Amino acid sequence: MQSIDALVVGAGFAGIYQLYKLQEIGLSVKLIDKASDVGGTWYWNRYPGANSDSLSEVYRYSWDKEDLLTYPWPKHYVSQKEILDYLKHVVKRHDLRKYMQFSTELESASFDSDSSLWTARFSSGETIQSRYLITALGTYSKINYPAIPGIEKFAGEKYHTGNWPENYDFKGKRVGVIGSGSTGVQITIAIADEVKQLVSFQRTPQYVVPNGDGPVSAEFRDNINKNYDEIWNGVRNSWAAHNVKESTVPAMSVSAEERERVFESLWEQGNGFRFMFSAFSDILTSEEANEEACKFIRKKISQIVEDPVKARKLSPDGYYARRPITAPDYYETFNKKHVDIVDLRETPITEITEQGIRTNEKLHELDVIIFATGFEVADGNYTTLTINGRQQSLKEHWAERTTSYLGVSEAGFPNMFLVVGPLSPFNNFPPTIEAQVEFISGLILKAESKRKEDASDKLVLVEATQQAENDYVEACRVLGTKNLFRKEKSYVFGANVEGKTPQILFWVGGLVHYRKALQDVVDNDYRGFTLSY
Ligand code: NA7
Repeated sequence: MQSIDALVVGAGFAGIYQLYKLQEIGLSVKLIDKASDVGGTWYWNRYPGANSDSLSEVYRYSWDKEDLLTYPWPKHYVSQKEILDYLKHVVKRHDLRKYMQFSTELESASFDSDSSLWTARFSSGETIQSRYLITALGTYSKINYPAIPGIEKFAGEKYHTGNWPENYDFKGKRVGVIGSGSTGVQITIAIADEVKQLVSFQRTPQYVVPNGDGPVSAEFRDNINKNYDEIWNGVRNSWAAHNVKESTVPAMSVSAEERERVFESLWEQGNGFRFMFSAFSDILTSEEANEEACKFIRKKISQIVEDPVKARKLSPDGYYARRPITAPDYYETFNKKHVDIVDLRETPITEITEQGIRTNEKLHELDVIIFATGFEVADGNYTTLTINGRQQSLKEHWAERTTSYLGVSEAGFPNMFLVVGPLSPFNNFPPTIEAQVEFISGLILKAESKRKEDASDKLVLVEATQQAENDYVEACRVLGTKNLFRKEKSYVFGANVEGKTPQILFWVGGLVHYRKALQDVVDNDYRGFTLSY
């Protein structure tokens, strides 16, 4: 059996950086991924139109300054392909591929209290022993297939956006898209001109703000480069971590005309995070302020969508309090005669038949059904694995509720760390990942130093205390009661998956406060963790 210091699982943004840090510390490391190459979420989500909706300048690592200043990004948002190219470039630049093994799925990992080692078993039949286990499994990786009766009877093509095939051809076909989250919106726009007929099956209408994408001029890029330190500093010390200025002005403190002017200018500029966070300080906390943003977007929908029936169906009546969606020309797409919208609240799906999707109104005959139905977010990717800690499995540990300490550790699972595990910040991912990887690496370095100082031949065990985990879970619960996310059924609470007990799955207190919490733990000798032999 192979024996190494640290095993990293997952080759996305999180796993790659964690691998880099651990080999820098001098540990022997291996990274495995079930995919055939790097990319993580972006490896699997290669559906038409897939692209990041975080601004290009901050949808990347900040830790390699030279690369940050020189690697090109042609537009304000990077496409899925560009993200894969970027990650492959980082791996090559830092010579990390030699540590990586692909097409290898982790099936189980068990901690042995006698040897203080983790034993991981893979789909390939291989087994590895390691002192540290770091799971970087991704937040959006366990796909959510809705339990619609008859789904298996459909005679046409069926795809989930989170597991997209290499080859497909929708030309001249009748396509149905179920789901209108960020993914459903992107794919609807991308395939509209290619297909013969497109029907969007929408359960909850969404507030979709233009993204203002376009080519990046040399002057724009120079300006970013000149200010990159300041930009990252701003991102790390902001709520949403998106390089958008976060307003400190409450919506109702200004006149109705001023509100309109602010919303209009942000709509013109584009970017959903800018619209949510730069307009006013209280869009996510004040019902009155939130409704002002909703009214503005509803008005836009009614102005853009020519058919009043389609406009009504597309118009949300809930709070603007889900993960903001941003894409160009979404509502405009429904002005095309061959693009239609079905409001599943009025006419629910009753079954999928051989020919298509039947609602309680009619059968929609289709050649292709695309499931843009999202993911069992945050903890779902752990449910297919067996992870055994000191005394119990992770499933048992999470029997009542999904837990973590700081999103990176579980009480009773020594020397196991999670990057963007459950209850991690609900923010732009790269800066969140960097904060966590640097924290985990600091903790591992401390354990390694202790072992050297004590000249011990035993292994140091780093472990969150149950009390620290309980307190952190409670802090996340309380944060979840303080903004309007709680008013909407969404994946933030796991409410998108049938049969799942809703609970907060993220830290919704902003990256700035999360980073302060991490720093506070570090400054207090890693409060909440024990280091023992
Ligand atoms: P999301 O945001 O979870 O969206 C999933 C969509 O699928 C959403 O519109 C759901 O409706 C819909 N859905 C889910 N189950 C069903 C069933 N059973 N019937 C009809 N419609 C259904 O996932 P995405 O992939 O779009 O985005 C995930 C993240 O990836 C995103 O936040 C970005 O960070 C990138 P609902 O709104 O729940 O009524």
